[in-house]
Amino acid sequence: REAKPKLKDPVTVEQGSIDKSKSDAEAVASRITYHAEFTSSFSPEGFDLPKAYFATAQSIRDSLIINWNATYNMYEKMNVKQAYYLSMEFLQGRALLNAIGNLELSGAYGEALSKLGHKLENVVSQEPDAALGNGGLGRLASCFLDSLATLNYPAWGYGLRYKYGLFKQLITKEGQEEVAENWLEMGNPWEIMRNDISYPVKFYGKVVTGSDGKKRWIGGEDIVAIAHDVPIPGYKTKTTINLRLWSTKVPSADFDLSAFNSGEHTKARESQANAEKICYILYPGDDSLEGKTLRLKQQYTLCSASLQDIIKCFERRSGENVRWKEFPEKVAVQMNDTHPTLCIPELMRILIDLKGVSWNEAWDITQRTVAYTNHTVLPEALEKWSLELMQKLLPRHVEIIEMIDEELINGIVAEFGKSDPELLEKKLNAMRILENVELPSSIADLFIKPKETSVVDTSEMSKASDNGSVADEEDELVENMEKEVDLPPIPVTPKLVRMANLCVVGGHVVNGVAAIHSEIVKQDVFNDFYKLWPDKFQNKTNGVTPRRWIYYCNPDLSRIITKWTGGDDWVLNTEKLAELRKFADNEDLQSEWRAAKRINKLKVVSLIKEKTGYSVSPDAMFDIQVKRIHEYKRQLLNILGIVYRYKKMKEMNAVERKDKFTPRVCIFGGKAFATYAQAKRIVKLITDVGATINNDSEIGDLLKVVFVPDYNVSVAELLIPASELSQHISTAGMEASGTSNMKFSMNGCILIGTLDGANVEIREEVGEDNFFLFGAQAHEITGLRKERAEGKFVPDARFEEVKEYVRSGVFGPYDYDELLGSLEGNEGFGRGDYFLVGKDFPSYIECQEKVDEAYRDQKRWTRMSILNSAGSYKFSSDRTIHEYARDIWNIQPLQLP
Ligand code: T68
Repeated sequence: REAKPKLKDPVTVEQGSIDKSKSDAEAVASRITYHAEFTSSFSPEGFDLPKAYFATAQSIRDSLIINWNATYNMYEKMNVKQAYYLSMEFLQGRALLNAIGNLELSGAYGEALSKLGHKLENVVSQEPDAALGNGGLGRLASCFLDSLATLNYPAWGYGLRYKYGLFKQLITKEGQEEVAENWLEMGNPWEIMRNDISYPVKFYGKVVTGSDGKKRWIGGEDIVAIAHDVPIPGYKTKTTINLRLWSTKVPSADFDLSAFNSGEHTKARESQANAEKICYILYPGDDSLEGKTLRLKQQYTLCSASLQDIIKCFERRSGENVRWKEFPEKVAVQMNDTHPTLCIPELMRILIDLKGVSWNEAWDITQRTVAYTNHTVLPEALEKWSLELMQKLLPRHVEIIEMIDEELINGIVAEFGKSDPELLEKKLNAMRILENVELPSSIADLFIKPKETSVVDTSEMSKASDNGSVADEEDELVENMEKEVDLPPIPVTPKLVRMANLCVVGGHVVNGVAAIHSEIVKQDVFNDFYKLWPDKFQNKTNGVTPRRWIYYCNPDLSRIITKWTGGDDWVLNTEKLAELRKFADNEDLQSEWRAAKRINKLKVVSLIKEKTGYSVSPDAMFDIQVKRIHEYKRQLLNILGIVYRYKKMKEMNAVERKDKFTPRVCIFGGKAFATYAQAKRIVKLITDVGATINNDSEIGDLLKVVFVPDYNVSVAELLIPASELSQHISTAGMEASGTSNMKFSMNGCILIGTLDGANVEIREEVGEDNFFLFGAQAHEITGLRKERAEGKFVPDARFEEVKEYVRSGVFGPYDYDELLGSLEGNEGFGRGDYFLVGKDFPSYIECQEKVDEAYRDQKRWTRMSILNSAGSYKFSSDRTIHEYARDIWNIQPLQLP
C-alpha cells in the first residue's frame, strides 16, 4: 500500500508576502505596482482609482490566500469537527478595508497608496458592494463569518454566487425603480474559482429500483456546480476561513455543435443558458411557475453541491476508515432559515442511495448533523412548496420527505393515542410536513370527515361543500356550466411541503434569534413541537461584528473608546465597552464624543447632498430609519409622525415653532421588494413628503426629510456612525430580532422603539432611561386586532387628522387612498390596520416629544449616547458565535501556530 501523501507544512504570511528587508509601506507599494503591471485587467498607462483598487485588492488577496491555505491545511491535518453555515444570502458589503485592517496593515497600505498618489479611503470606496442578500438574514450570515474567523472556529459558509446582486434602487418621481446590479462586471478580486471542484446536480428524471432493491434517480436534467472561494480573514489572527459560493453551468460536453453549425445559434446554447440562470439573481420573482421552479432549483443547488462537498471532505479526512455514524462528530450543518431545508432529504438520499447506509442510521446521522435557525414568525414567510412541483423536480426527495412525514405521523399517533381523534387531528394538522395530503388509511379512518384534497371534477362537487373557498368556486362553476363554457379543473387546496416543519423534525436544534422571538417560536409558531421536544428549542440572540460596525466604520469614535477604556482590546472583548459607563458624565469624554459624532454627521451631509441634492444642517438631530421597507417595520408610522410634526409646525408662528421643536433631519433608506406594491407606496409617500417639507422656506432647517437611495452595507457604514436617534418601531412580536438596532446602539445612537425583537434586550442592557419606549406589547396584539375587527377601536383624533392632511394633497397629487386605506376598516382598500399603526400612533408622537426634550439637553443626550455604546457589549456576534459553537455545533477553536 502506498503511503498517504504528506500534507505540506502551512505557509505563513511572513514567508509568502511582505519583504521584511524593506519598510512595510515600501513592500506594500511594490506589491501593488507589481499587480498593476502583471495581473491587471486595465491598460498599461496610468494608475487611476479603479486600477489602484484592483491592484491593491490583488496584493492583499495574496496574503489572504497564504493564510487561507494554511488554515485549510491545518483543518485537513487535524481532522477537526467543522461547522458549515448554509445560507441563500450573504451580505458581505466591501472587503478591502476589512482585510487590510484584519491583517493589521492599515498604516502600511495608507502610506503605500499615498506614495502612489492615492488616499486609502478613496481606493476603498471604488469597491462595489457584494450584495448577495436582502437584509438582516444575509448580513447576519456575514457577521457570523467574521466572528468565526476571528475566534478561530473551524467553519465555512456556503452560498450561491449570484451574477447580479440585490437590485440597485433608483428613486424617481414615481418612487422606487429597480435596476440590475452587475457587481461582477469589472471582475471580482476576492474570489478564487476552483476549476477542479465541481459537482453534478440533477433535476427532474425518475426514480427506479435496481435488482439489489436500491433506489436510483436517473434521467432528467444535469448541471454542474462550480466552487468559487472567498477568503474570510479573522481579525488579528492568521485564521482565514472560506465562503464557498457555487455557480452553475452545463456539463462541458453539452454544447449542441450541430445545431450551432446549422445556424440555430441560440438553441445550441439553450441548455447552457438554462443552467446559468440558476445563479443569475437572488429571489427571482416567483409569481410564475417558471419563477417558482427556478427558486427551488437554486435551493437544491445550494444544498446538493454543498453536501456533496462536505461529504467528500469527510471521506477524504477519514482516509480508509469511513464510519458514517461518526459524520455528526465531524460535521455540523446550520440552515439559515428554511431556504436550505433540502439539506435534510439530500443528506438522507446520499447516505442511503449512494453510500449504502440504512434508513434508520441515515435518519439518526441527519438529525444529529443539521440544525435550523428561524428568522421570522410571519406566517406568510414560512416557506411552503408545491408538492407537485417538487415531485417533478426532485422525485427521490419527495419519496424521502413522504417517508419522514409518515414516520412523524406514526410518532404523533404513538404520543397522543387514538382515543381522542379531535386532539390527534389537531396535532397532525399542525405538525405534519405535508399539507393537504391524505393520511394513511389506518389513521384517516379515525376521523369522520376525510379532508378533500385533490382537484375537484364536477362529479365530486357535493363532497367539497364543507370547504368555503371550494364552495365559492363551485357556485361559479355551476354558473359557468349554465353558460356552457369549457371548464378548467378547479384547483383546490394544493398539496404542500411545509419546509419549516421539515426543519424542526429533521434537525436536532431549532433556535430563534432574540429572547422574545425564541419564546414566540416555542409558545406560538412551533408550540406543538415544543411541547413534544422541549429540549430541541434554544435562543441565540443575534449579534453584529464590532470590527465592521464600530472599528472600521467609525474610526473617530474607536479612537475615543480605545483611549478611555485603556486599549483597543474592546474590538475583541466588547465587555470592555462597559467601562465607558464610569465616564458617562465626564466633560472631556462628552466633548470628544460629540466632536466625533459631528465629524460623522458632516460626512452624511455630503452624502445626502450628493445622492438627493438636499442640503441639511449638521446641527440638527439626525433621526434615521434604515431597513427593508415592510409594513410590519412601520416606516409608515414614522412618516405619518413627521407629517403630524410638520402640520403642527405650520399651525404655529416662527417663535413657537422653534420653541417647541428640535431641528431634525429625518433620514430613511431601504429597498422594497420589487413586487411589494404597498411597500413601494410607502417609499413614494416618504419622498413626496420630503419634496414638500424640504422646499418649505418657512420651516427651513427645523425639519428635513430625505430618502437616501440604494441603501446597502456601505451606505449603512456611513449613516450609522452619524445617527443620533434611530427607529426600530415594528409592531410588537413581528420583528424577530433586528440587527441594525445593535449597530446603532454601539455607535452611540439612542433608539426609539417598541418592545420587539432585540430591542427588549438592548433596553435591558443600556438601561430604560436611555431608550425611548412606546407602543403596544406583543402579548396585547392579538386582543387589539380582535378589538379592531369588532369595530371597537376608536382611532385617536390626531391620527385621523394626519391621514386627512395627506389626503388633502399637501404632498402632491398621488392617490394615497390605497396606502392610507390599509390603516382603516375593512371596506374598499381597508385592511383593518393589521400592523396597528393607528393604535400606536398617539404613544409614538408623545414619545417623540420626549425625544425633542431630551435632545435639547446635550449633556443628558451625550450621557445617554455613551451609555448606549457602553451597554451594547452583549450584541457582538462573537458572543453569539461562541453560543452556537458551544450549544449547537460542538466545535472548538483551533489556532494556527
Ligand atoms: C431577518 N429576516 C429578520 N429575512 O426580519 C430580522 N425572509 O428581525 C432578523 O434580525 C434577521 O433576519 C436576522 O436574524 C430576514 O432578513 C429575509 O430576508 C427573508 C428572505 C427570504 C424569505 C424570507
